[in-house]
Amino acid sequence: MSHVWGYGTTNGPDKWVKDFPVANGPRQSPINISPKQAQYDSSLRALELNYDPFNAKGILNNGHSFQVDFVDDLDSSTLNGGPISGTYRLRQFHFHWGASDDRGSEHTVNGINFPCELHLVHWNTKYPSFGEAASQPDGLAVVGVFLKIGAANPRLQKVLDALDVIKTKGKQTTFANFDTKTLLPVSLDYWTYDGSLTTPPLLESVTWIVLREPISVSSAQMAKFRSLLFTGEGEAPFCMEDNYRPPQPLKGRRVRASFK
Ligand code: SG7
Ligand code: ZN
Repeated sequence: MSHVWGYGTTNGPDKWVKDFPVANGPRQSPINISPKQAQYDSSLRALELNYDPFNAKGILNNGHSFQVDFVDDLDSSTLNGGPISGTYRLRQFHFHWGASDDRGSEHTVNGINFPCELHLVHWNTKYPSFGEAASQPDGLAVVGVFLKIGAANPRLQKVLDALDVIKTKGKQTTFANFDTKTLLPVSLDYWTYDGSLTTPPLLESVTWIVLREPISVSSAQMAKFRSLLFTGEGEAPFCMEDNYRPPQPLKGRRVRASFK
């Protein structure tokens, strides 16, 4: 590999296929969601999210995004129901965002971009670990939540306040006692489809659950996301922004809706 993957002109999403041929695979993510084409499926159950605030462990700038990590050695923060069978455990959450408020989400709805998208990553406990689940067709379930410009969101503030200490790639700090459930919108109506990780290695192991209702974020809060750097300490600084993959071909997949 001449360079590692990223979101720049030389190593961005259209270049990923070179090192990760599955980039052109049958179930890649994200996608554009056309609500009129999505089929209401009455067999889809309600999402059951049970998150224990004491499972939050740390926050890390991974050089592509930042993620809040959770202790996942017990069934204490779990996802059940919805389109999945069995129990999935929360591993981490992270965000994707734009350089300006007119873009940044990975999924789009009727071609509309949101400024930011939250991903709550869970793994299927029928496998022994996150690492092993990540390559299985039913290994992961990611809940996607759109952020929409509006009132400042007080529930995001604890996360945003932690960003000053993890400005550069590789930096991490403890992040404890956080109730992830407070980041979710009122309605848990969702669209679901079979897809992939949206970053290399782009593994086709994700059941996507994209919530219909966005949560709010202010423009000033969005600016705080962009204060992070893709680069490590001592390197020429490069703002972390536009860290999203654009929509990929549907290739005959069906998007189902939990609501009419
Ligand atoms: C973010 O998105 C990271 C990744 C994550 C990736 O860049 O938070 O997490 C790590 C551990 O690097 O990759 C395997 C994984 O969770 C892709 O996740 S996503 O498909 O939900 N966007
Ligand atoms: Zn993501």
